[in-house]
Amino acid sequence: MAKHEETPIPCFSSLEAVYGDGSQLEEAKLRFDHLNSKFLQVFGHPPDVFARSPGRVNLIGEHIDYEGYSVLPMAIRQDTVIAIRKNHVQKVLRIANVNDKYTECTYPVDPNQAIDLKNHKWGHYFICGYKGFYEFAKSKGVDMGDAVGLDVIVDGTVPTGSGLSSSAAFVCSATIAIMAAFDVNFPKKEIAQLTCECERHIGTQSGGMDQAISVMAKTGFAELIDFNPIRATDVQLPAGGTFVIAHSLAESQKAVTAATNYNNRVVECRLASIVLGIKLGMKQQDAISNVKTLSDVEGLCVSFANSRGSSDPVIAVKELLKDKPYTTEEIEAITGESLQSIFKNSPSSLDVLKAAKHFKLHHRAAHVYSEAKRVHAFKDAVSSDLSDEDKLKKLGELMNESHYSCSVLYECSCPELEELVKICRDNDALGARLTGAGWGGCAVALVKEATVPQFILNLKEKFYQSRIDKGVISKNDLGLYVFASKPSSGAAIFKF
Ligand code: NG1
Ligand code: MG
Repeated sequence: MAKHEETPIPCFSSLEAVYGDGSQLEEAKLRFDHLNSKFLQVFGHPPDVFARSPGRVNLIGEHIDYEGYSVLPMAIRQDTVIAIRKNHVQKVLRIANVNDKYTECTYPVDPNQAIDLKNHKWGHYFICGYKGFYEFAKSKGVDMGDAVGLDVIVDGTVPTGSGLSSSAAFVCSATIAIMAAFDVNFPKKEIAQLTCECERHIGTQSGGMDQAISVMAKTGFAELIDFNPIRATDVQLPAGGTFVIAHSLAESQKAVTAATNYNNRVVECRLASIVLGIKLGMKQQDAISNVKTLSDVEGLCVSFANSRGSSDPVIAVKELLKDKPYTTEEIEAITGESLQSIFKNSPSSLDVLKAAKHFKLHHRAAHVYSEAKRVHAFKDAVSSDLSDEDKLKKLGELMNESHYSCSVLYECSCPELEELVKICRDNDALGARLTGAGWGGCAVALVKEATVPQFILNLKEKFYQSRIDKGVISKNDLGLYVFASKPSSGAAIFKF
């Protein structure tokens, strides 16, 4: 039997295969019916085909995918569904949304069009998938002929700016919907790679976690995702524990804040790895040309640590990178080349340089190496012969350590997330941490299954009630902001 990741995206003729047979199925039926009638209303004909791809919650392994390290997310039930149909008459891409908050976007059919990053629009995520699909089809030698128009309606239930990867759910379902409209399909791992690359058209230098889990998830399992090449290994979580997702209500607009937040950290990690490489004996030019991520110099760091009687790369970070932030001049004195020149081929990195006053190399590298270890400790604990109860305790501890590292070393938390994580722990979570990129968005807490309803009630009272009183959210929407989540299934195509 072909491995899961080698198989193409499954195509179903009914909703049950993805949405089960309970209340989720009823909701899904209403949603698809609504999409269908909205499509008719907007475009005057029904869609040909639908695609869906889920959001995810990352259980552990934050901000290390782009450094080449494995991460451990699971898909959530919230997803983006896209209805699509080729239009041979009107040669334009018309992208509408069931939610009126998102007004219809139109784009030309040219797959080589540039995305206007200075003028962010929700439809840009669809164009990421569109460009990615054409780039990939071309690389595979598929003849796409003349471009045709596309009629599209999007329905997303993953809360945006929440660290649950609404962006990847959108980009993946867009890419898969376009594939389905053109009647082509590819192995999941190739789609995971292509969607990871094409989401970068939005201007963030993302790793591949979100797209990989969205495409490759399986019901009932979290996945250990490895990169280069992308691979997914099933992780069966211990019985008796439930992950509760809770929104801090601070929205993190990653595409808009990339230069100071997300891409800033990617650049800091690159600089940390170049400086480490040079300090560990590489020639300046070699390090600049060949060292892209901290995983590239891990071997050198470990050899250094060995000479100190340890195998922990963080030892090298502690001895070789100063604790205080580096100025541009200090780094250039080490690299022998200007930062402008090192990053000359990456416009989004140049934006980072423009915005940055200094670079915290020590802290960022210490986070990445220690977080990478925690991911494996998490996976090892799951497959150990500990009792389920002890396993859950260990997972909780690792989640707490991960949060500390994100908050103190990586500085990607925010006051609302700190408050929420503390409330989770004070209310008997086995562990709690921010999830996703941070700077807002959600926390994930590991909670004993039997206490989930009480735990959620406590969060409502201690975190959300004051925000309801102030009108930040409405009481009726609470279920959208705090909910228990089980590992859900990955992307799918529906043709009825
Ligand atoms: P969010 O912001 O949660 O979608 C982002 C990146 C991931 C990963 C996490 C941090 C994208 C599409 N996703 O996730 O690749 O780096 O931050 O662990 O940029
Ligand atoms: Mg995202």
